Amino acid sequence: MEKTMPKNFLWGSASAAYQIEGAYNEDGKGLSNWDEFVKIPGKTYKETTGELAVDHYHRFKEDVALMAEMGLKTYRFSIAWSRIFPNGKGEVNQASLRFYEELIDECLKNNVEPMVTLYHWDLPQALENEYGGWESPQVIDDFVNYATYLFHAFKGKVNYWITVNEQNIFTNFGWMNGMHPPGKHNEEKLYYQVNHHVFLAHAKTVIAFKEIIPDGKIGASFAYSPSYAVDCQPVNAMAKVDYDNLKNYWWMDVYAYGRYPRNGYAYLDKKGVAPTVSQEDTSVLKKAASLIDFMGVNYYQTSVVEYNPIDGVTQSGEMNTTGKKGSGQITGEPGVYKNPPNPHLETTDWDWTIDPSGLRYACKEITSRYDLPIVISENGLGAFDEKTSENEIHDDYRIAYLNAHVYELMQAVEEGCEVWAYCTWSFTDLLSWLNGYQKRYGFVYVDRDEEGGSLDRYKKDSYYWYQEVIRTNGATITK
Ligand code: BGP
Repeated sequence: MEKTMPKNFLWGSASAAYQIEGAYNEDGKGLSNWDEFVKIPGKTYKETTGELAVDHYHRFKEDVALMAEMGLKTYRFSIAWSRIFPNGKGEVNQASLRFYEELIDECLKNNVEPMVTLYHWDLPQALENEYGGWESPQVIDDFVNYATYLFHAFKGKVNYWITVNEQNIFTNFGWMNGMHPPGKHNEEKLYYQVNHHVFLAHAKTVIAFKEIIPDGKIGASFAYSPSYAVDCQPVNAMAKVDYDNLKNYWWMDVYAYGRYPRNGYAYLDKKGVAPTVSQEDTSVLKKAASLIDFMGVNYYQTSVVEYNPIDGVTQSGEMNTTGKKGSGQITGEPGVYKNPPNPHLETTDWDWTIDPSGLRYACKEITSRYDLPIVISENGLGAFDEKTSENEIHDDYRIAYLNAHVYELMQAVEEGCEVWAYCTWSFTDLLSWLNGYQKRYGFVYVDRDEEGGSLDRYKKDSYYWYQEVIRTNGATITK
């Protein structure tokens, strides 16, 4: 018998406001931290911005029609906080609320289940200016206020909610390697304190959500790169445990258990950078942990862990944002771990390891450690695509990538994991934060590059492929 996914499985695709919407200053929207950050020379590939992005704000009906034609079951997108509350709080901007209402209605009309991310990295600049954004605990109440406003507004229409997207990435890039706003370097203590504020914002939001939409589903999306020890030398096995405590469980344990991993906390405490955690914080975190419905996972790659001597590599190393293979550098925590490349696996042009079975591994780890249902909120291949003179895009490499990942996901389900959804990144091509428009992820090609373009949409080969996967509920997936 052919294998399929369970009935009602949510075959989906995802996006984020800043990466697709454009209309950065329309209909009363306030500026976000990203609107400001991209203006700093050298921060993004060829100085690209999301000011126009792929103009989804004005073309969402066309985009949702393409989703409907494909048969997409769920569409994960984010709401821009600075559209709803241009100042981060205070008066609501009704015009922007209408935009999301229309988008949600359009999805529902077309049988596409909306899955809303509350925070996909774009913070109202007003809050950054007023109190340093996530650096201040003041942000917690403002976030909860924003979130609860949306819960009331979309109650009965939106059942799936994601509080924060990749907290581990935006805080690391914002306070450790300076590549995202606010662009700070090696502010380690602040980095952990900022994370603590995000955890509390997430947790209080989850608690409020369950009061407003008791039967809705909520969780956070974590960028999970499961780790493999480089070999069986005990020193490397120990480095893997330490790595997981600091880089993976540090987030997932808080979402699922409401507490930090004890070993990781002890290490950071000794280093003088552990966050301050009150009794009250712990009870909030624990309460939220008992209420979350799923673990959201953005899966792109696995990592390798090796012991890193005290004079070894540090957290700062060049990242490949150009698509020139091999230009990324090894990073790590001196005296603890480093992440060398995996010689057994291929990489993308941006040096991201391609490891389909890592997705199964991730699901099994989450299932055994947390016993939670899983929503794959992102997975996909960033690649250079070419549109032929017949307006076709033959992205067989993307089909191969996605097929192999879905195959492994189906194996994970067979092995006992409860997986509710699989969202590819992304539906249309969009802005890749630091890598411009040339790093494409979509099923739908958007005619634009770093300079501009017609913004016309074209279906790639992968579009038709996913349409069949959805139609057959996975039966067309091959080994
Ligand atoms: C995740 C983000 C997405 C998206 C994706 C691809 O980290 O949640 O927003 O950008 O990665 O990353 P990139 O655009 O850097 O290739």
